[in-house]
Amino acid sequence: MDYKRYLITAALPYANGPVHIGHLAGCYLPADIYVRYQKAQKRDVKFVCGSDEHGVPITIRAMKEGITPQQVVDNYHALIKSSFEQMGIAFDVYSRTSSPTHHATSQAFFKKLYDEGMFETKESEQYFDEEKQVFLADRYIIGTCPFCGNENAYGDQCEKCGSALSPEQLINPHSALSRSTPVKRKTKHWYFPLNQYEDFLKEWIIEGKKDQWKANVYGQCKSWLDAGLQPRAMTRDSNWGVPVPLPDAAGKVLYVWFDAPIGYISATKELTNLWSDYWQKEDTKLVHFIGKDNIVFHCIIFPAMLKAHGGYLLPENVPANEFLNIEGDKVSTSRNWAVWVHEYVSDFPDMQDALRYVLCANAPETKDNDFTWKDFQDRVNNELAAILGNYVNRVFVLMHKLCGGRVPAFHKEVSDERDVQLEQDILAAKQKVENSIEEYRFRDALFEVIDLARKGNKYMQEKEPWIVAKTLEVHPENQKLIDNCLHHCLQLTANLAILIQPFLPHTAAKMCKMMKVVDRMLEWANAGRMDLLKANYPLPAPEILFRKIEDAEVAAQVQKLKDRSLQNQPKVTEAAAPAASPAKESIAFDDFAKVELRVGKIVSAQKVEKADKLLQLQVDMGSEMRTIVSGIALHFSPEDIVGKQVVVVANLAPRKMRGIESNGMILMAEGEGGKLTFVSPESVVPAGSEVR
Ligand code: B3M
Ligand code: ZN
Repeated sequence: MDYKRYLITAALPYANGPVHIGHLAGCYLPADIYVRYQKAQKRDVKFVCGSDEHGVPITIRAMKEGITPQQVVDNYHALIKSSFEQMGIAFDVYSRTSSPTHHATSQAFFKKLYDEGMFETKESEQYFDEEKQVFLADRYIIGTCPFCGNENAYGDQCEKCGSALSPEQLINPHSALSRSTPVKRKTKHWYFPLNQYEDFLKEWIIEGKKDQWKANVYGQCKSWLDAGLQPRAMTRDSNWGVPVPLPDAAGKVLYVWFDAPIGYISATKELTNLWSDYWQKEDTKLVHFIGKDNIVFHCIIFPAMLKAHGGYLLPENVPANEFLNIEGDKVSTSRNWAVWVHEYVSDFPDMQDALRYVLCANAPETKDNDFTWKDFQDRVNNELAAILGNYVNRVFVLMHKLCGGRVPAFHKEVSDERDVQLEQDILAAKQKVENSIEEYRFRDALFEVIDLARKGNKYMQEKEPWIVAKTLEVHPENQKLIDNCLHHCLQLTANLAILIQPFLPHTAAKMCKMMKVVDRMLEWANAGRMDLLKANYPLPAPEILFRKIEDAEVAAQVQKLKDRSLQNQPKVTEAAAPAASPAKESIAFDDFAKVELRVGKIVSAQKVEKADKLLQLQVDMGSEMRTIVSGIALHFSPEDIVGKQVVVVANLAPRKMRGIESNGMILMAEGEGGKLTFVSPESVVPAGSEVR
C-alpha cells in the first residue's frame, strides 16, 4: 500500500508525575525517530501526543499531595511538555485531555455509540466507601494480591507481580481513601460489548497482523483473544473525568481508557482542520507507539471502539516496546528508583543526544533491558565520542592542515577502488537504515549509522593522507590524492549528518553549522550523494560533538539513585555494641559453604493471626518470590519494613509455622536490650545477589 499520509501517535502520559527515561526508551524516542525519518523523506506526517489528565492515578496523586486534581495535572502537564521539548521529542501537537475539544470529542463519540444502541447497561454491586460516601474505582481498593502476597495490590492490578486483578480477588480489601473496609452498593454502568467484536478482531489481528506486528504485541493480543472477550464498563463513578453525556448519569464519567485514546483524535483536531484526512482516509498510515502495558487498550479495545463508531481507520501497526530497568532493578516511582528526564537535562545540559543515543542503542525492543550509568558512560565515550565524534573531528582537522581549510576538489583521474568502495558503503548504509526504521528496528538502524562512521575512520586510516603529505616535496601531484581522500571524508560527514538526524537531531544541526550548510541538506533524498559540499568552500574549525563522561559523573548519578531509594526505605536505628556472645564450636569451611545466603527484598509484610511475634513476609529473591515467616513482629510493624533489603538463608529446609510454610530465614543482628536490626547490604544490590 502506498500511503499518502502518516499519523503517528505516542501514548498520552498520565499527568500524575514526571516522565522518566524508561518512558522515553519505551515509546517517545522510537516514535520521534520514526517521525523525523518520515519527515526527512518529505512525507506528510503528523505526530500527536498530549497529557492523559483523567483517571484514578491523577486523583490518587492529588490525595497524596493534598491538592486538587486540576493542580496536579496543571503542574505535571507543564513539566512533561517541557521535558519532551528539551529532549527534542518534536510533537506537532502536545495537547491535554482536559481540553474542551477533547471533552466534546469524547462525549460525541460516546453519544454516537449510545444512540445506536451499542451499550448495555448493567447494575452491579460495587465497592463503596461509607466514610467518604463515594464509589471506589478499582484502583482505590487496596488489598493483598492472591498471587504474590503483595499487601498493596490495587483492585485492577498488582504492580508487584503484574497480575491483572478484580477487586473481588483481593484479600483484605480496604479503601485507599479512608482505610475503612468498603461495602458493596448498587450502581449502574454502560458496558461496551467487546465480546461482539471478537470475530472482527480475530480476523484483523490473527489473520492480518501475524507477520507484521512485533512478536510481543501479537502474542499478547492472541492470548487475550484466545481467552475470550467480555463486555467492559465504559463509565465510572467519579467526579474527575469527562462527564457521561446522558441525563441520568450524574456523578458518572467516561472510563479513562475510553476517553484517553480518543485524545489522539482530539489532538489531531486541534492541530489541523484536515484532521479527518488523517483519521478517515484509507491511504493514511496510522501507527501507535506505546509501552507494553498499553497493548490491550490499543490493539483490542480502541480498535473495537473505532469499528463500532465507524468511519475511522485502524492502526496499521502498534510497535510496543518492553520495559527499561535501572541499574538492575525495575523502575519504581514510589521508591524513587528512576532517572527523571527533567533531572537528566539539568545534570547534563546540552547532552540530550548522548541520552538519546544510549536509550536507542539499548532500547527494550524485544525484551526488557537494563540502563546503567556505567553503560551510559561506555557507550557515550567508546561509541559516540570515539567513533562518530572522533571521525568528524579528524576530518576537519586534516582538512585544515592538508587542504587549507577548504573543501578540496575531487580529481577523478586519480580516484581508485577504495573511493568507490566508500561510495557504495554509504549507499548500502542508507538502504539498511531505511529498511530498519520502516520495520521499527531502531537499534539496528542506529548501529548501521555508527558502523558507517567506523568505515569512514577505516578509509581515512588506509588512505593515510598525513603520510602522503610527506611525499609532496618530491611529488607535488600527490596533493590530488590527499584532496580526494578528504573530499570523500567530508562528503561522508555530510551523509552522516543526514543519516544520524532522526536519532540525534541536535548533533545533526551542529554538524550542519560546521559544514555551513542549511538544514535542507538533511533531506533524506540527499543521502548517498557525494557532492553535498561544494569544492573550495571554506569551513570553520571543528566543534567537539560529544564530550566524554567522567567517572565522577557516573558515581554521582549512581549515588543519587541509591540515596533516594534509601530515603524511601525505613530507617533502622543503630544499636550500641553488643556484648560478645560465647564463641561456638569452630566449623570447617565446607560446612559454612553449605549455607546459601542471598539478598532479598521485602515486598510485603503482614501480621500472622493469633501469633503476636510472627510476621508473614513476601521476599523478592530476584528469580522468585518467597514466603518467609519471621519472628520479628514485636520489633517492627509491617509497613516499616517493606522495601528493605535483607540477607536470607536461602537453602533452609521449609518449615510450617501456624499453618504457613516458611521458605528461608532472615538474618538479624541483636542489639542492646535484645533489639533487633536487619543485616542489610550497605548499598542496594540486585535482589537474589549471593552473600559470601
Ligand atoms: N496514560 C497509560 C500510561 O501512561 C496511559 C496511556 C494512554 S494512551 C491513550 O501508561
Ligand atoms: Zn501480585
